[in-house]
Amino acid sequence: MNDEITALIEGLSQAQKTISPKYFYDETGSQLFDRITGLPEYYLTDAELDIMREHVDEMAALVGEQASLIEFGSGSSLKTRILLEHLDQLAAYVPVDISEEHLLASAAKIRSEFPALDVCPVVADFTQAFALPAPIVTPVRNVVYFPGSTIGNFEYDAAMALLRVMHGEAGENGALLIGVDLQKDAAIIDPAYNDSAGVTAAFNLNMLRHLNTSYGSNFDLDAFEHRAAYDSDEGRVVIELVSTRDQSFAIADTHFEIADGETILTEYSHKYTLEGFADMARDAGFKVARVWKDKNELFSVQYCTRL
Ligand code: SAH
Ligand code: AVI
Repeated sequence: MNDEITALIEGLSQAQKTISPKYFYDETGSQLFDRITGLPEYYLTDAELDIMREHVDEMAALVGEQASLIEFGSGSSLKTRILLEHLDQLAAYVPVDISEEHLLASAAKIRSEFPALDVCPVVADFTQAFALPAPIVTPVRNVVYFPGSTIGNFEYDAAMALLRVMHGEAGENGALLIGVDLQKDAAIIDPAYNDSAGVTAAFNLNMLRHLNTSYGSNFDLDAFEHRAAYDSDEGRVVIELVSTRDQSFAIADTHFEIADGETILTEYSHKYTLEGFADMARDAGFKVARVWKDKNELFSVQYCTRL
């Protein structure tokens, strides 16, 4: 049995059945996520794009010339384009993503839009060890870019492990530019994860379809429902699939029972205070050197240097 299947079975064997959010992202999942970013309720993307547009000159100056821009979880590289338009002296752009087809198509588009740029896509699960390619031009520094508040999809220990990997990738004179969603009223957060068009529900359920197609499971997609709610005590959205009846399912010949109303936890989306994120960054070896917020103070982009 391969490691991925072992980990899936382990997660589904816990008292709280759990599947890693990385299984959202096959080609359909990546497309559904792109639709989420365009939803009126999903304030994160508009807020982050506003910050990028307003402060891109300062960000570009901080990145500097001949840097390698390494993006974790690049998806469609939507926000990156704003940076790339202001960084004509980059040594390389290295988008890293688990969603292979989507990453390679996005990288090809970036190449055609920025023909002078050395684009080096890496298909990898960034929670596991992976190698970075050597760009044609040796960069003077590495800047890790991690937009979208994807850091929020990791619990503290895993977020810390990921920040430490980024700290290592940044190297001695490198930096981290990261999108961080902020704690706010549930009245704003809840609709972002329960949109009226049902795209987030489709995104959540697509995880089961992806597992059925590529990992040999037999989930009945009609017997699960999307649920998402902000837990203000924990500062995170809890995203689940709720079983709508007593049923069983299997993955790689391992059988599971799930009761009517029982849930599979598919994702957390942590929201931070500025102090909370600064503490976490410091514990991973970063100092928050600059914070930009949108006018409604919903979201932040933060530039972190190594301590
Ligand atoms: N950065 C983009 C996309 C965010 S969605 C934006 O801000 O809009 C999260 C992205 O991270 C997806 O493209 C997904 O495929 C990727 N991703 C999630 N978990 C991953 C993992 N473990 N390893 C590599 N990529 C991952
Ligand atoms: C990628 N990540 C930051 C998204 C989020 O908001 O936590 C994933 C997502 N899940 C449901 N909607 C969007």
